[in-house]
Amino acid sequence: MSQVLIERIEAFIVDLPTIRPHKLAMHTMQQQTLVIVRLRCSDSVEGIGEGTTIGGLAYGYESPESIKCNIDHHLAPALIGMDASNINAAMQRLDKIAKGNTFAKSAIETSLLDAQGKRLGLPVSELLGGRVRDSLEVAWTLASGDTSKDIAEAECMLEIRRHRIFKLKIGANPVEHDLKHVIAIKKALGDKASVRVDVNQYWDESQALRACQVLGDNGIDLIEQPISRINRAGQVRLNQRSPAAIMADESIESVEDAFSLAADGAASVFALKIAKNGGPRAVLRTSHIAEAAGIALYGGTMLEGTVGTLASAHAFITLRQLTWGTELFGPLLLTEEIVTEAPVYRDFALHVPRTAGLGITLDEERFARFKRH
Ligand code: MUC
Ligand code: MG
Repeated sequence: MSQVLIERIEAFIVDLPTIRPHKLAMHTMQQQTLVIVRLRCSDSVEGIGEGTTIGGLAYGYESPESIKCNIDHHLAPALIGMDASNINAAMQRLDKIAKGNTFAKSAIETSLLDAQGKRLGLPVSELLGGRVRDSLEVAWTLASGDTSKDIAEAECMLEIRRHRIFKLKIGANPVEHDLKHVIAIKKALGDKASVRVDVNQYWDESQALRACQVLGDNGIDLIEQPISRINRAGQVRLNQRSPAAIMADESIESVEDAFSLAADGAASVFALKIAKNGGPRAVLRTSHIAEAAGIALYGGTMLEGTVGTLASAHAFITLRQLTWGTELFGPLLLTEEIVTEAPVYRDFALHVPRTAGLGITLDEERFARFKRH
């Protein structure tokens, strides 16, 4: 087979409406903005990727606009003319010419994997060494900001067998108010559901020490990023004292962060996110660090649409054990789809396609409609 070259890489910003406002400590989402990458190869195969964040620059250092700009001006030009089948060489080149920018790199790595999978007739999971399951349990985030609305939403999800794990976004309100909210939801749902919280770094250590104790005593099983990623010593102390497991999310902005967290003993669970590590292959390096250190795994999301969600899923289904399941529900938060086949959620799980690449095709009409001009 003659060499297949990367001919063109384009990034597009796509704005999609959400089913309801989604309240996080740092930002209330009224819509979601995706960055979609289209990678064109000399054999006419196209790979699709996604690099999506939350709330512009409120969550991380990359915004949709900076992801697109850095792809257009730095990452894409560095790859044009390279071998489209050699993903190691392409990603090493990006790491050489660009520091950080893991969201943008993740979109490109995904598009290379999708193209290679389509070329070889293999699902991305098989390019990553092979899947060990076909589906992943998916949590739902209750984030309407209203306790009774959240309880009603959870009851409905249990009834239709879509979710039985619920993550509550807290941290923006006074701690006592948040604790009451969480405990009321856990009481209402009882043993029918796992209830967890994500504080998105909003507590200080003095607040977190007590709050983690109260939450653990009231049946909350997982506490995500309670304090700032900067306070590493505090994270270590909390991880030792909290009766509920402590998960690192914002603390992991790279594979190297994962290594130093593991070395310090700063979390007992890692949230795996392709965007924070630089792609589906990069996130597996973080999972290997966790496995070697005895740290449990959770399949995280940046609330990507279907492209990013399935890219994550193809990586996560290769893992031996995901003790805490996943939260790959991003497409369910959106009212519109830009691919021709919506992802399948059934019996509390996302079912991952066995077709070539990511298993998706862009719906050109819808893509054109929601693409920012
Ligand atoms: C985060 O911080 O984990 C994941 C689910 C959700 O509702 O927000 C995200 C971001
Ligand atoms: Mg989080």
